[in-house]
Amino acid sequence: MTKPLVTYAVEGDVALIGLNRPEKRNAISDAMIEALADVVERASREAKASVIYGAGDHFCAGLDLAEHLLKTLIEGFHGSRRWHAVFDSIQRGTIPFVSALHGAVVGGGLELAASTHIRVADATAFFALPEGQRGIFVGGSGSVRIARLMSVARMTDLMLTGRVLNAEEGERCNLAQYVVEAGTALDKAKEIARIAAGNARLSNYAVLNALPRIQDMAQDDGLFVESIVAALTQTSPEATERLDAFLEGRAARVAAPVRKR
Ligand code: 1HE
Repeated sequence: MTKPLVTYAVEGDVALIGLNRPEKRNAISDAMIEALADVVERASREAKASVIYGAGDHFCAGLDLAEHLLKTLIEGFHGSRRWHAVFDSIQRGTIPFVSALHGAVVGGGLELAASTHIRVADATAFFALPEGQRGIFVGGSGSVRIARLMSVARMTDLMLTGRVLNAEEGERCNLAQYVVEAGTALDKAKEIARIAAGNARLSNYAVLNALPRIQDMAQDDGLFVESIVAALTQTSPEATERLDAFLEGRAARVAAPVRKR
């Protein structure tokens, strides 16, 4: 039996999606993007949150460059549009996705990570956009998603100079929200996914789908849409139950973080 290019498992409410081509550093081939599309769709049906991670020493080395050489212009265009569709189904889907990053998070691998909602990098993670050196351009939504995360100026620097950011630098550029010790990104990502899975589904949907759209709107439009979404969520049965639970002392209070001395 051939090994799957992407593994899938469910632990409680959390679906675990593993890029499983470590011998090619999880480089994303056409078959792999289709396998990813399938498991993302499955996770969205079967789980309340999901974690995406890479097998082996790296998260993902980006586009499979060997396949890319064989493509015509129109195949390249459709290929890029397919990546967009699959990554959109992650970013603007129905459940939160957390990526666990280690080793190379480069090119299309960074584009995939940028489509997830929370990125956890371990100390071995490094970020780069070597497209310029390869003579190509980002095609998996990087010019939209990565530029929005880190700014056009920083992305331009990575693309023009081949600069490689370490985990801490990546965190400072919004490429990761968490940095953890080497080897612990998957555990931390699972923990975060479990927490997110415990939220009201409608609230999570609004965070995933309303929040980024509101950022793309003019301020007045954004405020208007926010009011509609706020009213929708506040009047949902789940909100009523959760608000009652708080008022009756049955819900957890917000705890102050442990202070570091
Ligand atoms: C690959 C790929 C790949 C590795 N496509 N085969 N991405 C890049 O430009 C990154 C290219 N990769 C690397 O810089 C390095 O491989 C890594 C830093 C990720 C890992 O280094 P290392 O020393 O652990 O592995 P390696 O020896 O370089 O690679 C092991 C094998 O994986 C080797 O194949 P083998 O048959 O000789 O064993 C490599 O050829 C293969 N491999 N990366 C195909 N990317 C939608 S647009 C997005 C555009 C992009 O993503 S551009 C950025 C592409």
